[in-house]
Amino acid sequence: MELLRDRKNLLVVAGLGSTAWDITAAGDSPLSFPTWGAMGQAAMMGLGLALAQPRRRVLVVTGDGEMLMGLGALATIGVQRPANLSVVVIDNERYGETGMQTTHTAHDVDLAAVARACGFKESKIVTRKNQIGPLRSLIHEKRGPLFAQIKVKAERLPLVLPPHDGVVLKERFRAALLADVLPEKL
Ligand SMILES: Cc1ncc(C[n+]2csc(CCOP(=O)(O)OP(=O)(O)O)c2C)c(N)n1
Repeated sequence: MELLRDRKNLLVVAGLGSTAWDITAAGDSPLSFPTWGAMGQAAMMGLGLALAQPRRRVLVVTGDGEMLMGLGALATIGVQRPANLSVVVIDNERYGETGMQTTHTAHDVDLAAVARACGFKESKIVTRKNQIGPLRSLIHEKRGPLFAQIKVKAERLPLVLPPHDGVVLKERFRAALLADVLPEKL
């Protein structure tokens, strides 16, 4: 996953399903927090982390179905406006995990426009591979909150599963975060 290349000490929260497998396929890290089953929670977890750790950058990577289930999170992020939070939706226009049923984004619901209307500083739709590099730079350098919706093909890829135990995931994330040296500036 190009988006996570050389991620430094970026904190990464993933939604359930494909995005949890994707961030693991990119190289598992204790600074990754993939969610198992908790649909609709990823952006709010990212917001909590961003507010609690204002000198660290936080990236939420989630699916369109997961984001749609917790749409109110975008409004709350728009009100809180944490400069250190990015939300990236990997949009296959499907509930892939449960049988590829179409989601609202297959019917012209525009998540990037919703995020913009909620007050995200920057919000974009990404449709080409060569836009991922610049997006990665924004995640590391720009003051947010930033929202991006990456349109992808609906396909089933081999699964690379993270550890399955929620307590293990929480404890290793917490330990790594607290042991990590704070960056000098955001
Ligand atoms: C509250 C709740 N409802 C339904 C589910 C079942 N469920 C698990 S994954 C998933 C689809 C997720 O879709 P999306 O976020 O678009 O990710 P994709 O699988 O397409 O990558 C659903 C409906 C769940 N885990 N929790």
